[in-house]
Amino acid sequence: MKIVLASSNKHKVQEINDIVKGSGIEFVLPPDTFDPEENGKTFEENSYIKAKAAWDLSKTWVLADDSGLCIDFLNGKPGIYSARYEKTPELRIKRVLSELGDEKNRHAHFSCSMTLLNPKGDIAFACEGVCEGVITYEPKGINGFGYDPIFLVKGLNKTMAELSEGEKNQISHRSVALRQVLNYLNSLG
Ligand code: ITT
Repeated sequence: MKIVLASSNKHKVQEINDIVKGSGIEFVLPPDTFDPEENGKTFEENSYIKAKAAWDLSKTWVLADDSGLCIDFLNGKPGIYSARYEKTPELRIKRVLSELGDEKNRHAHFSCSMTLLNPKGDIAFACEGVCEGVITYEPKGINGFGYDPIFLVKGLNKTMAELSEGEKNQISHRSVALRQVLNYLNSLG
């Protein structure tokens, strides 16, 4: 079964296809014209906006992922602005570290909101996945993408960027959400 993944983030698409490997499901990118304005106020709203934009272009099964990093001390920021916090991933990390400074409360979580639309364009399933951790004082590790080098995963003494692809895919917010989507799709038979 092919499902359009409403995204233009190549790392995300690769991670998602790695997670579903062997399930018979393959995620494919929407046409190049896919460029929705993510003007929702929550991950959930933006997830639906992306899903609907990809459905308008494809009229088939569509899954959207809207995700981001929420830091307690920054009142949930960068949150829905995670991808737009600064121009490059390096600058975004720099900004987060400088906003936290020496603050001791570095608790944070990654959140991922997924919306699955059926070929009629209706919401078939929606869910959220969360991964808890703390923000480090400096970047560590080279794997993954985005804020992975400064996110120390709860219960593991490693940043997300020090985990292998397989390890990240066991515990990430994206894999927690995606497993719920897979369960739903399997329940359809
Ligand atoms: P699409 O909207 O095209 O899917 P995007 O990168 O803009 O791609 P989002 O709007 O969902 O995706 O923003 C997610 C941002 O949150 C992403 O660019 C990273 O900065 C951060 N993020 C999300 N998941 C992450 C992860 O697993 N590891 C590190 N950073 C992540």
